[in-house]
Amino acid sequence: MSSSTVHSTFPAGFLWGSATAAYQIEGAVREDGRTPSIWDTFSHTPGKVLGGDTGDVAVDHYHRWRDDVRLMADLGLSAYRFSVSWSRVQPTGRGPAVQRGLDFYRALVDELLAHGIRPMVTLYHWDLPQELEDAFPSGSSAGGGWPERDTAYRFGEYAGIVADALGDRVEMWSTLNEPWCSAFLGYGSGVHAPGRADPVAALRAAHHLNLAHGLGVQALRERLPARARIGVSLNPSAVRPLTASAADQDARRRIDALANRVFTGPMLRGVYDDDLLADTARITDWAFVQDGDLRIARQPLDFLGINYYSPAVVSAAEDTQASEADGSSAPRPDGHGASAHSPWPGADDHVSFHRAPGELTAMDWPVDPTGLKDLLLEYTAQAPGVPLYVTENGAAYDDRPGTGGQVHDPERIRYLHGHLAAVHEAIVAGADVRGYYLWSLLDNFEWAYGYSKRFGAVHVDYATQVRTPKSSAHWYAKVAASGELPGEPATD
Ligand code: PNW
Repeated sequence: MSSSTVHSTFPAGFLWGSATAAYQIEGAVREDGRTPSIWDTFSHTPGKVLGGDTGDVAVDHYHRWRDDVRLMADLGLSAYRFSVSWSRVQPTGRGPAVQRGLDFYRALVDELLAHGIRPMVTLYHWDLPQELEDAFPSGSSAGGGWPERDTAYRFGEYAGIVADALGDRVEMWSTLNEPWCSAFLGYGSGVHAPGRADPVAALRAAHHLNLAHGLGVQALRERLPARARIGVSLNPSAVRPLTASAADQDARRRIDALANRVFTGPMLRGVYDDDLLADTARITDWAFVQDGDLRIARQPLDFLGINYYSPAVVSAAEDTQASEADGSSAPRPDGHGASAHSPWPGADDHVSFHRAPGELTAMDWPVDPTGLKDLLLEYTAQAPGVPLYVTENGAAYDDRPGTGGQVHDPERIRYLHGHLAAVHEAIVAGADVRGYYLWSLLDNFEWAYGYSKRFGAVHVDYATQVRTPKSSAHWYAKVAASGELPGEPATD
């Protein structure tokens, strides 16, 4: 039997979805009472986003949502993960909600349900109301935001507002998207909003995100019906040692602590591991962790969302000249090798990053589906009995419309094929994976890269806002319709 005739069949009921985030697609940043988030401020700060791009218009989803839902329905997708813009529903980050903001999301959800598409709401995908970044309750002179404890309580309140508005119609809820990025890219390296570069602030932010997650889950549980499913989307690092040496294994341990266990410790086990505290002891004594915080952070979860793009390879720190000579120093796994500040508080003197082998996407991220399989099996072991969803996976490529207007993206088809095969292998090996959300439905605002990187299964012409499903969208639609992955990708 030739391999192209071997199909992998996914479990019945497996969700085939796509994902987006509010600031990346909505635009309409000044409409219906919305106020600036930290990403509005950051993107309007010269030099922060490639090409000076902003989310002011993005892909105009705030006005085109009906068409976008129809697009998903035409592709036969059964699930959609989107995020709520906090400052659209609670402009100052505290106090009363804005009804028009909530109405937008209610209408969107109703349209999805009318087309048989299951919504997953992400409460926070990085767009903190600017007012909360500007508030310094503890008297810090640097700024407020996630390094401040109060922000976690504000998030709990906001979670309650969204639950009250959408709880009768949305079953799947995710508190935070990739808190690692919020804490360590936002406050550690500063390549994401709000652009602060302060290792103490980054660790404080990580803790308050853990607390916010717990308070958010509590607020959702109090309000949502029993059928609701509550989880969180993490971007665990599939981190490998360069060699089997004890020194490289120790580098792996350090990055596993700072990338993964800093969140899964509190959320899944109610602890910060001793090695994490020891590794960062010269930066902070963690006195901002108060009694009871870890109990709050550890809430029973109905699912865990795994976002995966590429693995990380680390070794014990090498001297820079040597690693530059063999070309292995570039780029960081965060894709922001140009950043002058590190997103790894306390690890820089101990760890060097290397590029994993493999083809590169337009982000210069190596293609390595095994990392996804490894993570799914690792989290199956770490969170026994908790269903998993791949809440993001996908790739940017330099897609251009051909002469007939179609967009042919065989690389993305190969990427998706490889990663879906990895998901299937993980399921066969015992992982309880219930669904897959392709990042992203549409080309969109790719954070610090602006519109220069296209992750969509659907191409967007930014000048006209015309949407054109790429060949990968048609390929994915076939997989979704049949629940079967062909043995080979058949890219034409
Ligand atoms: C994720 N890193 O972002 C986000 O959840 C999406 O909003 C984003 O568009 C997508 O992945 C593609 O980048 C990440 O630097 C951004 O390690 C940066 C990193 C990881 C994830």
